[in-house]
Amino acid sequence: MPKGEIVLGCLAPHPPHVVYAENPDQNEPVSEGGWETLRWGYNRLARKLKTIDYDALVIFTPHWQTYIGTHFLGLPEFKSKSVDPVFPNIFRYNYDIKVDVELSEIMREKASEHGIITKMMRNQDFRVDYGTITSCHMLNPDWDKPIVTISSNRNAHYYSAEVMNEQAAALGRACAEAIEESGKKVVLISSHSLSHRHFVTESPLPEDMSREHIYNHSQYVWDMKLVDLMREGKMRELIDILPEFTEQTIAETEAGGLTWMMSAMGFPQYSAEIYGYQSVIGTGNLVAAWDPNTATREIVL
Ligand code: 2X7
Ligand code: FE2
Repeated sequence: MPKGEIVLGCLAPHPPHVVYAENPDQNEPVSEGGWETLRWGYNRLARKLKTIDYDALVIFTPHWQTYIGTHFLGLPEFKSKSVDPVFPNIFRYNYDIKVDVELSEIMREKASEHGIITKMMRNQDFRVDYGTITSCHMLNPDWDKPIVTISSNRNAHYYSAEVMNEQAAALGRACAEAIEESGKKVVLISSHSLSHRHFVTESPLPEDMSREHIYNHSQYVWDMKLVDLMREGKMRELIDILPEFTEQTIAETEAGGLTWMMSAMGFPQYSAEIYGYQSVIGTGNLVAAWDPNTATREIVL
């Protein structure tokens, strides 16, 4: 069997607002659009994904938080309605998700061999988090590929952002080994925003773009620093300063997703593809991708 490989890594933010703005059949609330810079970037990356041969999407989400170990989805199908706890007015999404349980089990096994506490999620009533649904919907609205969701073990809460970085990097190495062994072609997704200061009041019409703007200049400058490092192909350097970024911007990088993905991909030294950056209720959201294949890697923006 040929070795499996990671064929693309995606930074895919998950404000439910972008799904709301797309008006897919699965979501109950109806919008007049909004957040086009982000959505059009996402749409372009989704088109690129259609041209890539892959077997499964593996996603790391901050909104499935586990306190004893890292958990992996472990049943072939999860079907229910996801209601965003903070924005039930914009996100009530009917999902029917297929899981690559075989790949999930190999990743759990490898992580365990690396000394990480692990568990398979085999509760049929488990509600898949809105981060998974939003990022996967935006990247693959056809839902025609199985996924694996990996939970975020809250090492940052118990210890520090530095410990989280180390643990997430170890998980990334384990997942990369598992993917190689599986013989599968896999797309990785790190689901989160960058800077994360929210507005404290929502506009009456969520998609009123005259109200959407960057919340805080320092947070914006931090986000641009990260984008520059991504463009320069300096992912090791970026991951090294991530604990400070996380602390200064209360970012969802705290969950470990970006570190996990970069570690699994060997800390790329090539330019990331930048698809779009936009504020959603004041948070900084970047759509970006790392393409290990030099023949298909592009300068997008
Ligand atoms: O979870 C989120 C997020 N990360 C960013 C913005 C708005 C809502 O939810
Ligand atoms: Fe979030």
